[in-house]
Amino acid sequence: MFSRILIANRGEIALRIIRACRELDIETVVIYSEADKDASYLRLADETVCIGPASPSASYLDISRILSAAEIGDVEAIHPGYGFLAENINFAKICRDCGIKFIGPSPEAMQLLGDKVQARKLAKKADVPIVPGSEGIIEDIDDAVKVAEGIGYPLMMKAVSGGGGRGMRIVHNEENLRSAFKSAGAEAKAAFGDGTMYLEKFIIKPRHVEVQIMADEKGNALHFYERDCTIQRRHQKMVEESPCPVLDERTREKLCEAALRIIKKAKYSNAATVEFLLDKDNKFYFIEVNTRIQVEHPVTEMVTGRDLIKLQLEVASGKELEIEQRDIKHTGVAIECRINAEDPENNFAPCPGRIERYIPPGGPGVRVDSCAYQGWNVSPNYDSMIAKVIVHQRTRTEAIATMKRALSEFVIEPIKTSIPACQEIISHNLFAKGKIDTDFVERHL
Ligand code: MV4
Repeated sequence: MFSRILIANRGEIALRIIRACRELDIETVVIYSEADKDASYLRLADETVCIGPASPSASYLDISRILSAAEIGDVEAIHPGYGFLAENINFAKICRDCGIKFIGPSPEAMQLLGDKVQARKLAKKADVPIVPGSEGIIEDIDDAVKVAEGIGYPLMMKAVSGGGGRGMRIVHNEENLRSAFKSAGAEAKAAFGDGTMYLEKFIIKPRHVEVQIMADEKGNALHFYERDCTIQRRHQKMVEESPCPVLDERTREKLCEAALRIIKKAKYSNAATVEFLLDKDNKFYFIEVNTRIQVEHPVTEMVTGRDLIKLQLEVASGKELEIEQRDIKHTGVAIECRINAEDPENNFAPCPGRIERYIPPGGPGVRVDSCAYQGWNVSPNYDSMIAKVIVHQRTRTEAIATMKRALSEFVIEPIKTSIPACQEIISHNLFAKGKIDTDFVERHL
């Protein structure tokens, strides 16, 4: 196992990783920007290094500054958390060239799965259902029209290097297709440096279901069941839960096995999430793989009783996974609500500012992952997430009741947060029945 690592991230995930390291007796070097100098978790680090100003491009995204900190801090490995450099192939390569272990997959696996067209081809080879769509990339507009006629409208135009809903367009007809090919292509080029596009059949009102995977560097891979992340607004997840409330045991097993087949075909190691769309008939289609630990990983930790961050550290240090698939049990129901600093009266725009009063919930079945405290300043420079409230109970009905109770206890003043929006979702009768799809938030809130 490592004896000292660098945490190349901030906020609640930096704290989450510090906690895992302390339990494993690993020393931590934590970087921070000038905006984060008062962060609560810095006192828990063995060493802290200020790497630059508030702007992410001059601090948390600046590879040379991070590697300098790793050099000064004399670490063996870097945990990237999520966001920032977590899925940056170049960063993973440079770490390897510098003899520092990147706690995540190999750059080759990241490259393969980061290309959505290659990932689709891989899934097909692994005998995993994919959304009907173009064989490869769309070469030009004539090609797009031809492919579209073959699949039939409505369609989804997606960026090969995209993900999480960016560079994506629904197209209903040839006219849409022509404008989407131009505009989404330009958007993707600007955002990812790659404007190539592909086409998929548009799945109407699907659910978003994803499978948590952990793989070691010896070829062993395990699944930790699924999460349902259907409740989103503008591709930002708001509520996540496990298990998916509408999956039968047989489909669920098939889904998890399918996810494992993709991961094994990619010769993948470390944490991954394999995303699927679930249609009205409970048929699932692979869409993409996220090559990082995700925000919503605690949902899986609660229902499986496994510490995914510790597992990441173990497999990255070269250890073989000791547990077998049959050892991974799924108990009860977990739900997570993301609490963001946002203003519902201002189109849910980020609403940063100083927290004057902070009283987090607690009690039976409640976990709060947050680095917030009274006096903490929610910076406008970063993601507006303040806390994650995770509940775990034997049944979904009890989990919903515990979440309602937890959210009602939570005091964050005076900044506006997504607590009321989460309360509305959690209290909705359609949510209670599990009758939700990707349009739920837009239609009912
Ligand atoms: C889709 C889709 C319908 N058909 N692909 C959104 C995020 C990205 N990971 C994939 N997304 C979608 N891809 C096809 N072929 C609908 C969505 C989608 C969505 C999916 C899950 C949860 C919320 C969503 C909101 C809008 C669109």
